[in-house]
Amino acid sequence: MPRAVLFVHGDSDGVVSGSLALQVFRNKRYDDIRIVFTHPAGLASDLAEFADPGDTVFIADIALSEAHLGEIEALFREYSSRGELIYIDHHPEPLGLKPGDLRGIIVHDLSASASELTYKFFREQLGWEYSRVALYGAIGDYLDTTPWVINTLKDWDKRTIYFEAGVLTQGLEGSRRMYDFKRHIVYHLSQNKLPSGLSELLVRALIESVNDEELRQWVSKNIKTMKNLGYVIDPPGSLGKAAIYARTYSRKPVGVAIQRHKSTYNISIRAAKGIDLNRLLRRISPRLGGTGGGHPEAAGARIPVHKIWDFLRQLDDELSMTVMVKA
Ligand SMILES: [Mn+2]
Repeated sequence: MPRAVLFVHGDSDGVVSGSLALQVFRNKRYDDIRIVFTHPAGLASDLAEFADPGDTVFIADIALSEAHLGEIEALFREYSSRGELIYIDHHPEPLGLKPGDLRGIIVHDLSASASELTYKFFREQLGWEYSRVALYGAIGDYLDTTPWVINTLKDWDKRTIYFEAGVLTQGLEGSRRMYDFKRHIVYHLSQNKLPSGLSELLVRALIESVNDEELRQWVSKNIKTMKNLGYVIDPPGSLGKAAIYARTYSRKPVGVAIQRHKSTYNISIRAAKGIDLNRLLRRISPRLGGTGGGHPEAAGARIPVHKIWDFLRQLDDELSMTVMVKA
């Protein structure tokens, strides 16, 4: 049997997608299944490093980055001609490429989480009880109002599902860069075991909730504002959550959380409905030597340290136009 290599994002949506694929591949009796956590900027190099032509390659919840499109196209062509390649994603497409034009089995749908898409893709092999695992991932990505999620929640007690999804998302947020532990979670979920049944995950979720409360209070005291956005620099905790609170406490349409990592700033951004952060960031970030994109209301960027003020000013200015057009 050939080898299977799973490339997934390290958040709850990616971890769940990986666990569903793992269960299916294990039943197909692959004796060697590898799990690699990656991200858009690292996908091309990780594919080349961790998979060989002839392997079965599964990729989920990883956006395609403009910077590596040529390499990704070539790798998809090679892996899908020598073995099987499945790519499942729900992020907006990059400028200049339709994901459907890539070689391989491509599932690309902006309206649902990668977990929901992966579950539907493997539904026959998984059976309906795995729907609850997919629900954890959908809730983790805030994509819990799709028709499938609303209907499927009725098959379960939804309070219990939200509790388990909370344990998973909070526990994973408290396990950043702990890739062996995340791999362990993928194995645990692939057997349809409860997130709360993994005591280390449960404890990490509790600690994360205590930290989140401190983070919320820190943001309320350290928030800075511009015309259309509120921002915080180096918040003591999750960037995504800091961005949510930056928006809430600034009472502006957009919240930005910025954290220095070596010579770049990692930036997480949240916006009110009607703003398309993905489009703005895919335009602004490359001009400043960075990368950026994501979903319309939740996105991120990596910007060189010396360009951070240009970035905030340009984002604020472009938002003025968007907000004006809306008004
Ligand atoms: Mn996702």
